[in-house]
Amino acid sequence: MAIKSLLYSILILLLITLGLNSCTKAEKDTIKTKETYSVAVFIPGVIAGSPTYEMMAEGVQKAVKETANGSVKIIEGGYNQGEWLEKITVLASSNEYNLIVSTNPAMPAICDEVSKLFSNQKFFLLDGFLEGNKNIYTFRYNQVEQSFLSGYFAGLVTSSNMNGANSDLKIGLIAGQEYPDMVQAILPGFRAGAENVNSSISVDFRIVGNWYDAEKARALSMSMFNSGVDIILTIAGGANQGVITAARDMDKYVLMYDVSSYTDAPGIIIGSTEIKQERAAYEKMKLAIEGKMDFGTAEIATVKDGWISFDNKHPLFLEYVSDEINKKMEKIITQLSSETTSLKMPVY
Ligand code: RBF
Repeated sequence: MAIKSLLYSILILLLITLGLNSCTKAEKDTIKTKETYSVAVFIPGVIAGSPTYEMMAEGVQKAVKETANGSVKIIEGGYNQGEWLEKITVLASSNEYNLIVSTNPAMPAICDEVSKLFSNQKFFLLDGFLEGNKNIYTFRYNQVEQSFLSGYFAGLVTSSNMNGANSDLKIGLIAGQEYPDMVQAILPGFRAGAENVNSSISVDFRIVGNWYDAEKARALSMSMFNSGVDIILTIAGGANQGVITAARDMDKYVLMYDVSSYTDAPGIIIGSTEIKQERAAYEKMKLAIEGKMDFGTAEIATVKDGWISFDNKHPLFLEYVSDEINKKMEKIITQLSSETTSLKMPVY
C-alpha cells in the first residue's frame, strides 16, 4: 500500500512537471482561449453491457456535435478500479479538456481527490453525489424511489398466480458489487417496495464480485431460483446476461434497472425501471458548453421530475403482465409522482 502511494506521488510529480513544461506559453494561451469545447468522457468500466455508460456517452456526443468545433474523447477505464484515480489524474494533468464527464457513485470521491491537484479542471458526474467542490457538478438519481418501484413490481409478481411464481414469497437482487448506494439505498428501497405489497416477502441479496462474470451470475441465479425465488432484479452490467440465461432455463423472471430491454428476452424480462440518463447527459452538457453548469452543487433526480420511471407501456410488458398487476403499478407510479406521497420510504 505504502509503495503504491509512493508510486502515485511520483506519478503526480511527473505529470505536474510534464504538464508545466510540455507546452510553450503561447500554446498554453491557445488552450485557454480556443473556441473549441473539448470533453473527455471517462467510462468507469467498459461500455458494452452497461447501458448507463452508453447513455452518458451518447448524450454528451449529441450535445457536443451541436456545438461549433466541439470534440469528445471517450476513454474506457476498464474493470481495475484501482487504476481509475491515476487515469483521471492523467486526463486532468493534460490540461486538454474543458470538462471531464463520468458516471457512477464512486467517481465523485476520485475526482474530488484529483481536483485538489488540478484546480482548473471541471468535472460533470452523473449517478453520484458530492456538494461543495467548486469544480464538480453531480447529478444523482433517487435510488430509493427507483428500487422501490422495482421491489413493488417484484412483490406483485411473487404474490401472483403467474406461471413462474410459487407460493414462497421470495424475490432476489443480484449486484455486481457491494457499494454504499447499493446497500444504503437500492437494497432498502427494493425491500420497502416489496413489503408494501406484502410484509412477508423476503429478499435474497447476492453479489457477483465484478461487473462482467456472467457465468458466476448464472450460478448465483440458479441457486436463488432453486431456493424458491421467482424474480431477480439484476444490476450487474455485463454479468446480467447470466441471470437471464438462468431465468430462461428455470422458467422464471428477470427485472431490469435503468433501461427496459424487454426485446432481449420476451416473457423472461418482464419489468424494468428507466432513467433518463441520455437526456441528463445531453441537457447538462449543453449547459456546461454555455458556461451555465452549476459547479459546486449536487442535483437529485426523482420520479416526480420525470427522470425515473417504470416502463409499463411496452407491448411486451402488456403481453406478459396482467391488467391487474399493471393497474397496481400505474397507481404506485402516480403516488410517487405526486407532491405529497404517503409512501413510507427508507431515508437516503
Ligand atoms: N454498473 C454497470 O452497469 N456496469 C459497471 O461496470 C458498473 N461499475 C460500477 C463500479 C463501481 C465502483 C460502482 C460504485 C458502481 C458501478 N456500477 C456499474 C453501478 C452503477 O453505477 C449504478 O449504480 C447501477 O447501474 C444502477 O443504476
